[in-house]
Amino acid sequence: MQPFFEIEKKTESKARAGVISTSHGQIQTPIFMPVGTVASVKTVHQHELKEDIKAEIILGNTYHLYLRPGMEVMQNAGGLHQFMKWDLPILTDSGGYQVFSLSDSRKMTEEGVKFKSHIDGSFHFISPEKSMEIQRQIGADIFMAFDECTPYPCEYNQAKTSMELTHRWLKRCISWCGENPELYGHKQHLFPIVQGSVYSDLRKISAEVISEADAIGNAIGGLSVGEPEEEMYRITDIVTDILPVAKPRYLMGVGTPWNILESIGLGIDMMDCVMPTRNARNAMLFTWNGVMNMKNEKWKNDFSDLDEFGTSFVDREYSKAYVRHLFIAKEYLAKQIASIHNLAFYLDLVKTARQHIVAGDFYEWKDSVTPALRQRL
Ligand code: PRF
Repeated sequence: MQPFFEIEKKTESKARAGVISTSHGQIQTPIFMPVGTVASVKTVHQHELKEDIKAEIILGNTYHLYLRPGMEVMQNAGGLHQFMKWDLPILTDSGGYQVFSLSDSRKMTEEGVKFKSHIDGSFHFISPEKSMEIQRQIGADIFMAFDECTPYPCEYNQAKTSMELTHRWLKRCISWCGENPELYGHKQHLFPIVQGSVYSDLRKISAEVISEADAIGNAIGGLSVGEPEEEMYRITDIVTDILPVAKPRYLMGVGTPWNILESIGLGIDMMDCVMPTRNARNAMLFTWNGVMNMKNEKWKNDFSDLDEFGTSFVDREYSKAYVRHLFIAKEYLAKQIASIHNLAFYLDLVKTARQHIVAGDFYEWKDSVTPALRQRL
């Protein structure tokens, strides 16, 4: 049997190229994972996602799928893969983070979180055990421990108390998984999450506790929540120095194209973010030349390709002037074309990064392309 994670190429520094093997196929790392919160990557068909964008794994969300369509439908469908007809790997987030950012009100105790649905105001309770049960019913290939993500800024004592709660919740997640077999006949793997805000000593403790749990892969949470970029890189560096080298590392909710390259340089293997799809719907396109605002007057009569270096069919098929027109006219197609472009770009970004890791010149390459990526066009 194939190991869950194999490192194909390590650089002298921390970046590495690897392969994750799941029951739904392999993932070449470093990888970017498009976010499909409610069983849909917003505006993008599964067919385009697989064939054009070349996504290798997507994300689903416990909180959203539990509220709608609910676990009865999910189980009757035979799990999320069957329900949405996506036969490649799926990772689900555990719900805690979404409860904190979305529900109208919530109350946290040692036991779990009581919250009010953002959809219909109904009351619910999610505990570590409940989160595990929901993620088992969804049938994700990789699922996340139930954690608390601290806001930024966060007082030291609050960050410490919260981190300790996340560690206690992890124990309960692991016990629950040990007692409950998978539902749909394919393997499901639990990733624990390092917390500890921007405090070096807390992050070190958390990375050690998480490493000792000896899970198949590990995640870093609590970053990209409003702290300066340098703080995010500093903490990521501290944590990846401690997390086991032989296991994949997932940096949650990151980020811009330059954040992605910097994180890969710090030893991160997996990332997800709503940015390529959310910003696409607001007319922001990421390219190798910089960030384009498609509503800008300057594209009005620019009939050149949407993106001359883009890998998606939309980049060659449509002009900048046409996509600008669609945004100004508020056509749905504008959001669709922009989302396909951005996701294809993010996947091309990590694929190219991987090629440079394998070729041995990743850091020189990263430093040479980063200034252009950050430009405003
Ligand atoms: N925890 C979980 N999901 C997350 C985060 C976290 O800290 C973040 C932080 N950027 C994004 N998604 N469970």
